[in-house]
Formats: sequence, structure tokens, C-alpha cells
Amino acid sequence: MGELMLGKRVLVTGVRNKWSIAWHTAEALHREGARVAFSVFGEREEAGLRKLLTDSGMEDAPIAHCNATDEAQAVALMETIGAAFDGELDGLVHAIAFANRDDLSGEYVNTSREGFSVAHENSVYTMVSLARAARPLMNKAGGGSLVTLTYLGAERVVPNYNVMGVAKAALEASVRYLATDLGGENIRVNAVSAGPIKTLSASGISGFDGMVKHVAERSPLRRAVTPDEVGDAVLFLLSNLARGITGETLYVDAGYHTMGM
Ligand code: NAD
Ligand code: IMJ
Repeated sequence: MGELMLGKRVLVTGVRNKWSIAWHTAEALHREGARVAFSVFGEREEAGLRKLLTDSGMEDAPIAHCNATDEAQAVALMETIGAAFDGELDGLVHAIAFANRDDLSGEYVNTSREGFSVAHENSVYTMVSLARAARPLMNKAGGGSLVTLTYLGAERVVPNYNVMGVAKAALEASVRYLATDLGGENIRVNAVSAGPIKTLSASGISGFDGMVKHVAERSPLRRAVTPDEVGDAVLFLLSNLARGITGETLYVDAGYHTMGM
């Protein structure tokens, strides 16, 4: 157990199961002494999370429900979190993405107007809305740190990533604009760009295993990245060690993005 996050209160969104990047982040935060609260999408996630928490010594952690595309739910979430944390919040992890499955195969040119909107509502605007709702709590805490998760498909064409790539590009740009808006209040906003990891959000994606193998073979570290390595990088950005960093995208991908071929 470390002390990097001692006294810090952090809200973690996006835990679905033990493979979730958000779960590995929460474990890292707990290890470093943070008080962690959770926001999950629905009942199904809550039951699973309760069990994970019990097995990891975090049984007292508050769990709230929030479909983050609903503005009222995002605002209500921060009221619940404020009540749990004396009206203050030091960190927020945004680990939320969703596109219609139909839009994650075939040609991007065929993305429907509706599918484009679903991907952006869930994967981009949720970050904007949660940042706005968290702002007063972070302000009261004297500052804060928001971290979201992104992927290389924002900048390069990755087969089948399609509309999610376009949404992640908007998410990365949002990080820079949010960082500028909130920087005067000592609130930092950053993204971690993770290499491919086998989570539920990666299951059923055609050719995914082949992609992980391809990346592992070509990365400078010659292996895939693990979810606990991503969690540790998110922890770093949430911690005081990263106090001079904002508006940044930090790659945690075994170095894959640096390669020319
Ligand atoms: P995951 O399926 O475990 O997590 C995705 C989460 O998003 C789920 O908990 C789901 O409930 C939540 N979610 C979706 N829509 C929501 C909404 N409207 N309101 C609230 N919650 C909602 O998968 P993961 O891989 O851990 O994904 C977490 C983040 O990491 C995502 O942003 C994803 O794009 C990103 N990422 C994943 C990889 C990878 O290879 N797995 C790589 C880079 C980035
Ligand atoms: C997802 C689709 C296609 C290629 C992909 C991915 N690659 C990677 C992912 C190469 C690494 C995982 N990723 C980075 C994501 O952001 C996934 C987002 C996602 C996944 C699903 C699957 C189930 C569903 N909707 C989804 N929406 C977003 O119905």
C-alpha cells in the first residue's frame, strides 16, 4: 500500500466487470490510499461491482447509478457524490464509451446519422457533462483532476473502429478545451490512450485477437499492455505528481504508437 492518493476522493465511472479498465484503476487508487466512489450504468453492473469490492477490501465504497447521457442523472450523481464526500471531489475517471455494434464493422462511410449521434452522445458528451457537474465539487476541494480513456483509432485508421475513432478524436479535442476552461480553477483534464486490451468492450469485435497479437509483435516493449498498467497511468494523472500536466494525451501502449511501420 502506497500513499500517493491519501486523503483524495475519486469518482470512478465505467466499471462493468473485473476486466474493465476502470476496475483496475480503482484497485490502483485504493492501493494508494484514495477514497473511491463508483458510478455504474445499471443494476447488473452494481451486483457485480459489490462482489468485486468485497473481495478487494473496498466494501464500504459508495455506488451510484448513472446513465451519463441523461443530464439530470449526471447532476443527481454529483449530488450523491457530494453527500458522500463532504461536498468535495478531487478526481474523476471517465471510462465510458458506446457505439451501436453495427457501426463497428464494415465501412465508416455507411455510418447512419443516428449511429454517429449515439457514439458521440455516449463517448464524448458524457465527458463534457460529467466535467461540468463535477466542477463545483472540485472547486470546493481547491482543484481536481479528470482523466478519460481514449484509443489510437482517434488519429489513425484502425479496421472496424470507424465511428468510435471519430468520437475519440472529438473526445481528445474536448480534453484540450475542457483543460483550458477549468485550468483557472486548478482542475486538470487529461486522457490516457491505452493499447488494445481484452475487455467486454473489445469482445465480439471481429479480428480483435489478431490485432492484439499484431500490436504486441511490433511494440517497442514487444508485448501487449495490461489493464493494471493503464490503471497506474490514470492514477499518476490523478495524483499530485502530475500537477503540471493538463490537456495531454498520455500513451500507455507499450510504445506502439511511436512506430513508423
Ligand atoms: P468496459 O466495457 O468494461 O467499459 C465500458 C463502460 O462504459 C461500461 O462499464 C459501460 O457500462 C459504460 N457505459 C457505456 N455507456 C454508458 C453511459 N451512457 N452511461 C454510463 N456508463 C456507460 O470496457 P473498457 O475497455 O474498460 O472501456 C473503458 C474505456 O476505455 C472506454 O472509453 C474505451 O473506449 C477505452 N479504451 C479501451 C481499450 C480496450 O482495448 N479495451 C483501449 C483504449 C481505450
Ligand atoms: C472496438 C471496435 C473495433 C476495433 C477495436 C475496438 N479495437 C479496439 C477496440 C482495435 C482496441 C476497443 N476500444 C478501444 C473501444 O473503445 C471500444 C468501444 C466500444 C465497443 C463496443 C462493443 C459492443 C457494443 N458497442 C461498443 N461500443 C464501443 O455494442
